[in-house]
Amino acid sequence: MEQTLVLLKPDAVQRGLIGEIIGRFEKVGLKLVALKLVRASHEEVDRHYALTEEWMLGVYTKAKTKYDARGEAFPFADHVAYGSEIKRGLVEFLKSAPIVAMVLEGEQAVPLVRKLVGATEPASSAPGTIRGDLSLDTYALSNGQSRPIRNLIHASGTVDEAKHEIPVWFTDKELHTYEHVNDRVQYDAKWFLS
Ligand code: IDP
Ligand code: MG
Repeated sequence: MEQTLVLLKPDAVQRGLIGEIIGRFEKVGLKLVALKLVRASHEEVDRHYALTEEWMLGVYTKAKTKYDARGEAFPFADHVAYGSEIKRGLVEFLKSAPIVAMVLEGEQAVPLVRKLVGATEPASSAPGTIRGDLSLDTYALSNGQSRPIRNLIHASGTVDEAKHEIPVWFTDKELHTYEHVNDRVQYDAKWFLS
């Protein structure tokens, strides 16, 4: 079954939203297979956000698209410089206070969690999503203050990203295999048919 990594960033922990956010994942039927409160090291956050060409281009393009849509000039020309700067801020932010790390498992868990989390910019995230309902930050505000967007949560973007991220935060022993009632109610073909 697919697994995905979620981090509740310092803003989620400080705002008392741990229970609310985990509750949304439980209610949709995902299985928690690992969970902990962590004071992250520089090395952990550095490994977590791999500075790949794809990631830097993604960060750059999403931000530029928002500026373009508002008719504002995007003051950065280089995705490598921009991506590196965003990562530097994220590393400082995620190290600055305790965060919550978890692994969730279920049918197409990676896109399902991304759907529940919503778009990167809280102000553009749809109502009903975690970021859309519980946060309000913008590219304009965060970039104006030279800091990462405060969007409460990280969730793996792809299965490959999840495979890279999960071992950064959890050992094999910390990833639990256990039976959950949803294994029957949501996934067992024979449930209630006998
Ligand atoms: P995601 O968290 O929705 O997957 P990514 O593009 O992977 O978004 O970016 C990682 C994180 O970096 C975001 O969640 C956000 O906190 C921060 N971030 C991304 N782009 C910007 C930006 O242009 N300005 C400030 N912070 C940014
Ligand atoms: Mg991402």
